[in-house]
Amino acid sequence: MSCYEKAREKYKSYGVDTEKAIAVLKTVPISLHCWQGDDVVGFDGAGSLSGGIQTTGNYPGRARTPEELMSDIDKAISLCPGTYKLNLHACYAILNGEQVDRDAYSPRHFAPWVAFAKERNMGIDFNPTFFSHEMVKDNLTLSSPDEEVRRFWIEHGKRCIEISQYFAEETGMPCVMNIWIPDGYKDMPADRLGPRLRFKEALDEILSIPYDKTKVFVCLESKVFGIGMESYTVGSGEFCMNYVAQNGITPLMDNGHYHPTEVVSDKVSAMLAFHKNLALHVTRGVRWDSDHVVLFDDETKEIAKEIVRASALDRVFIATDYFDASINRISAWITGLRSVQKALLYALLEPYEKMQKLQNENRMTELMVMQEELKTAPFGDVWAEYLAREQVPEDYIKEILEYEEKVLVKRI
Ligand code: RNT
Ligand code: ZN
Repeated sequence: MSCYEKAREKYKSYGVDTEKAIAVLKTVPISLHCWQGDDVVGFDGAGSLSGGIQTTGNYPGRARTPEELMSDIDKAISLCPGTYKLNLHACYAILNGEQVDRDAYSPRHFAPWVAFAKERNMGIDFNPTFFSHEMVKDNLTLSSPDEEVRRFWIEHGKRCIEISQYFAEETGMPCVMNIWIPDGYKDMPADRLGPRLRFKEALDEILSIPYDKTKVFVCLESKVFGIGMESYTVGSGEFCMNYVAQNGITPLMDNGHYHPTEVVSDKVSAMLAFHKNLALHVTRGVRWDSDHVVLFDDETKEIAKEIVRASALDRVFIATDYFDASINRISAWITGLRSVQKALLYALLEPYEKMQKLQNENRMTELMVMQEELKTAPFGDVWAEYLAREQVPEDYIKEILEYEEKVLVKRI
């Protein structure tokens, strides 16, 4: 018997079908964030990153052009099992020297990305970029008291909905469009309500343009604080949760955006009780919203379990969101994407109905014992089988280091 066959028997003894788990896993799309490849810089001349987020490190090989980024994404997905969507930010527009600003971007500025995605049978998700731009005034965009600033960003939001619909129509797959604004104050504001009311009105205006709600899922991402905006964040948890509920759009939770003892895994079911869809940014905050590479750690596993236990794999839009410039960027992608997949597989290998029954019969002793036993079940053998069937190597570091030597180090 092979290791996998033994593992299959072991899981069968728990009442779990490993074949079914593998079959489900490979169809779950994970939205791959393009911005890990170039430290969230983009191609529209933004220059340096603003918005209270930060990439640290200067490992060689940052992608400097669309071609480099595309080639790096290809390398990453060639070493990842499963299904992917491409997650773009508006600042990745390919302008070819055209003098056009973000309030006037149009589908043509993203045509090469559509061609890239179509060739790989990937859907595209999208994000307006409300940072790294001179129209961010005093750390404010959609909530700015300056009418001109607000107008610029409202137009940007509208253009992004149009572009999202173009992505959905071209790829034949829905586009998840996420709005996140960095707006906030470093120190105590006097008026906390004003900026929130302006943000609310601006969102209403953006969403007032007609779009096909079966093709474009507009999300709103909340945040607790940003660097340089420690005292007040306009798009706080409560603001965003209320806005999405009242306006029928999709909440987006980034697990780096909460107080350190709060966990998104516990929030998933609470949100699913009220929303048809939920979008996630899977990241790893170390001490703050540091956007470290996602690992196969406890919280990632718990998030995956909550999605699977709720039978919500088709309701939850899973995206990665982190940026580490201190290690090989392609390896950072692969480790994170594989970690999300591992967590989902781990979750799919739970005898959930049995566990739910134990809970409902208040057999908590047995439930604890079962949960502990599962931790040492032969998960690794099922993972290895999945990789083999998807024809990707278990150990990818050799290929990464080769690519680093042949391609990345030459970019200096
Ligand atoms: C910032 C948010 C946001 C960004 C990306 C680049 O804290 O997490 O999602 O990381 O849009
Ligand atoms: Zn995020």
